[in-house]
This record gives sequence, C-alpha cells and structure tokens, in this order.
Amino acid sequence: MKITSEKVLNKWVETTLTNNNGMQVRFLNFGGIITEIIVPNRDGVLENVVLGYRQYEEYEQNPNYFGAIIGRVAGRIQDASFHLDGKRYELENNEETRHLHGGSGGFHQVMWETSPFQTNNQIGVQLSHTSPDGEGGYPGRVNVTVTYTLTNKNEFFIDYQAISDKKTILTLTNHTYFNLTGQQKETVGNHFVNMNSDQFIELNQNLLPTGKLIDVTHTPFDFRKGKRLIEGLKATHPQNITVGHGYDHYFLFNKDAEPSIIVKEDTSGRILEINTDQPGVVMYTGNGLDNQLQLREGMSKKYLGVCFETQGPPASLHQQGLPSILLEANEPYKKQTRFAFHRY
Ligand code: FUC
Repeated sequence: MKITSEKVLNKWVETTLTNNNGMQVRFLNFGGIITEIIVPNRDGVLENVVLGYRQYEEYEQNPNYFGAIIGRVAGRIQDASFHLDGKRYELENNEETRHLHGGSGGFHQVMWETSPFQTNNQIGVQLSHTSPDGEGGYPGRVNVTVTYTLTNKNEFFIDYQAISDKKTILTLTNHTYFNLTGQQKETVGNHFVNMNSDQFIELNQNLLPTGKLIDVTHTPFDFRKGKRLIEGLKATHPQNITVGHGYDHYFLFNKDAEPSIIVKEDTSGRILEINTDQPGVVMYTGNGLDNQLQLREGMSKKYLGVCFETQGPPASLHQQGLPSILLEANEPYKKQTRFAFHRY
C-alpha cells in the first residue's frame, strides 16, 4: 500500500491512496474533493468510477459539488434560517431564498490540513479544519476531522468527527458522483440499486422537504427488492418529475436492519456496497448535470453519475418527527460511511 502526493495548480495538494489490489482513491486538500476512484471491473481492468473535472481550475467553483466534503449542513435549509433555543439564526441564501450545502464558503471550499497515516492493512489521510464561531451564520466554533481510509479489501471509509463549543447544527457528507461502468461509458440508468428504506421525504417545487413521509410501496422509490434507476428517471410519479425527472430525495433507512445500499452494474460486474450509521441518504441522480462540462473521461450529461449523500435530514429543523441534526456543546459528532467495492 502506498500514499503519494503531488502539487497541482501550484496551490493544492493531490493525494493518492493505492492498495495492494491497485485500487486508488485520489483527492485534493481543497474541499477534500475526491477526484478519482479507480477499481477493478470483473475482468480486473482498473477504471475510474467517479465524476470529476479534466481541468482542475474548475474545482474552484464546482457548482455541482463533485467529490467534495459538504458542511456544516448538507442539503437545503428553508428560508436560510432556523431557531435554536428560541434564537433565530440567519444563514446565507445561496440558492434563491434557501441555504444549500453549507453556503458559498462551506466545507467544499476549505483548504483542509492533511495528515497521512499507515498501518498494516490500511492507509489514509486525516483532513482537519476549524470553523470559527458564527462562520456562515452557524453558531459554535467547530473542530472537524474527516478521515479517508483505504483498505486492502477494496473498502473506502469516510469517518466524520467534530466537536463544537456551543450547541449547533451539523450534518456532514460527501458529494461524490459514482458511475460504476468505469470511465463514464453510459449514464447510471442501468445501475441496479437495493436500498433498505420504507419511506422518503416529500419535496415541494423548490426541492424543499414538506415534512411528509411517503411510503415507497408501489412507487418508483421502492428499492427494497432492487430496481434500475431508469425506472425513476422515466417515471411519471410527481415526485420524480418535481426534481427534474429522477431522484433527489432523502430516504430514511429502516431501523430493523443494517442500513445499507447495494449498487450493481451489469456491464462492468462492479458492485458498490454502502454502509453507514447515518439515519438516511439523499440519492441524487445528476438531474442537474448539463452537457457543457469537460470531465476527466469526456463530456458530462444528465444522469451521468449518482450521489449517495449519507446524512441527517436538515428538514428536521422545520418539521417534526425526523432524525435530529442538533449537536450539543462538547458532544462528540462521530459518523461513518463505508464504500466497499466488489465484483461479480
Ligand atoms: C444535490 C442535490 C441538489 C443539488 C446539488 C448539486 O445534493 O440535492 O439538488 O443539485 O446536489
């Protein structure tokens, strides 16, 4: 196993983690942006399974949040404001009247401090950052560490740890777009997804959660026995249409079983298994990707990647009955998501 790094654009450092099977995870200290994940297909051919820019300058803006760490709060916050213990906090309205993905100076824009580590069977890097009290409108000085770890079992772990000196709100995620075909050969329409979720949160026309939980039974949102994504991309269900024909929804994991997602791609024989201790996931099928972006493997297009943004629901700030994203002063925040690659 080895860790290498090189300077890019004279301002960022790109680190590559390589395991004994040739699997690689590559990322920048800027935004913690994962630029490439290279994994074998069923024949052992190593190919990239995530979307990223060809020209690294474009990561500076990165309006699609390719590969980035998202915080302090991933997702949308209605009216860019919330109440905590009777006090109203105003955040940046960086998407019309809404707050999205931590605002324009969110964790996707941070130059993270990096510190590599290596043990017998794993290698990785800790990315650390301190967000000052009041930054972006959020209360509390928050120390954050996100750890990227690669094992020899082709597992990639993202561990999120944080602590705040004041009561605050926090839910972190990563915004990698996966495409298991390798080198983005086709859209993710034929990706076959299994997800342990009975319910998802309804969205309104502005992609804001209404707070209503919809039962997935007999809808394109029922992934309990597995389904190709294309079913939702082509569906006439109003919830698929609302988000630009596809998925951009928060799925709540069932509590009775290990929360997990399994994604299979037939042409490559790749399987991605995702496990997390988060209560749910936003599955976003790249409905907003346009044809204009020059990506590493070619031009972008709608549905070219799918994100599994494991996180708590920011909808809980305004709606009852959802898992909370509150963090008490000095309460350790500790979450993990595991992305394991297999083949069949
Ligand atoms: C996802 C979505 C949003 C947005 C962004 C780029 O997290 O929830 O709708 O398009 O990514």
